[in-house]
Parts: sequence; C-alpha cells; structure tokens
Amino acid sequence: MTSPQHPAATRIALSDGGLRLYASWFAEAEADALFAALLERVAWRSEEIVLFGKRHQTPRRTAYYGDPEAAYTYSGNTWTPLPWLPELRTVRERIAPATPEVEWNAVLANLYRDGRDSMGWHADDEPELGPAPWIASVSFGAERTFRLKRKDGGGEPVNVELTHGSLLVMEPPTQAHWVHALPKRLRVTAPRVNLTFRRVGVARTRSDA
Ligand SMILES: O=C(O)CCC(=O)C(=O)O
Ligand SMILES: [Mn+2]
Repeated sequence: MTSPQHPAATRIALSDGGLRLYASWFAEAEADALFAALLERVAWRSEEIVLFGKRHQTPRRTAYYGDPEAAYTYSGNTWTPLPWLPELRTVRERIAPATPEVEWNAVLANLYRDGRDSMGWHADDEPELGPAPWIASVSFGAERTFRLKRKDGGGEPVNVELTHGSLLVMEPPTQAHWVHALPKRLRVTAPRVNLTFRRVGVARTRSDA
C-alpha cells in the first residue's frame, strides 16, 4: 500500500501492459542527496557490446548491483552483481511501498552524462527476469523523455517525462508487448542517473515465492 505521505500514481494504461508514474516519489532534498551520492559512489564503467561482430562502447555508464544469486546476461555480457551500496539499499527500501508485488534483488544503474548519452530500443525481457517481469525505474538529475512503442508496430508511441525523484513502474505484460528507449536530447547538458530495479532468478514475485 502507498502510505498517505506519498503522491498517488498516475496510471498510464497501455494495450497489453501498464505503467504507474509517481512524479515526485522522492522529495527534492532526498533526491538531491541520493543523486549526489550515487554519482560519486557507484562504480560507473563503460560497457562494451558486440553488434554484428563489431565492438561498441554503449553511450552511457553502467553498473550492476544486487544479491549474489542475481547474475544476469544481456547483450552477450554476463553481469555479476556488485554488493549493494547503502544508497541503493535505501532506494530499494523507499520504493518498496509502491511495489508490494515484487521483492527486488538487483538494480542496473545507468549514468547519462549529458543529452548525448542514450539507450536504444529494447525490452527488459531477458530469460533471467522470468515470463512476466516487473520493473521499477527511479530517476535522478536531468529530466529526460522515456519512450515506449509496441513491438508489433501498432498504435502510437508513448512518451513519459522522467523527472528528478520520479518512480516509474512497468507492470507485466508490458515487456512482452512493448519496447522502450531513452533517446538523445542534445539540449540537455546535465547528467541523469537511472536505477532499474529487477527481480532476477527463480522466485520472482511475492505471489510465486
Ligand atoms: O534510463 C532509463 O530511463 C531507461 C533504462 C532502461 O531501460 C534499462 O536500464 O533497461
Ligand atoms: Mn530497459
């Protein structure tokens, strides 16, 4: 249950899925402090992916934290989780009331240094996340547009502005039917940190634990 001091979710209904957006889940001062700490303390690194046999640096910095069992493979890389930082534990605890359906055991942190950094179209549908993944996405820093479009090309794309201190929950079966991306925004000169909380492994939600 959402406690009374938290803002209500804006529900964004999708065909075959749904989003809950809490624009100010974190109050300004708390968001500022977490943003500063994460910028400094996360072990940001540049990731290399292989696409059609060619190596590329992804246009952002990333780091993966979680419980030891939450090893994760995507884009051909296996991610061994780093042990939780206190700030990441704090964020996990703070979002728990908004996502009673899931016990998060991992988080992928992304740093977009400025508007030239981005993330291409994809779904968070790796086998490790199970058939019906929930995703909770927390944003700090520069406001950026998060875009979704249906995998089958139907309907209109959906844009969601992700502000400092916001929480976006993607409900199942969104990942099965939609892809999402964070496009470049060349006017943006400030950094943004995004944390996507995931449940990696066998018992994925409280109901099937
Ligand atoms: O930065 C964002 O808002 C999106 C991140 C994302 O889609 C991911 O980490 O899988
Ligand atoms: Mn994603």
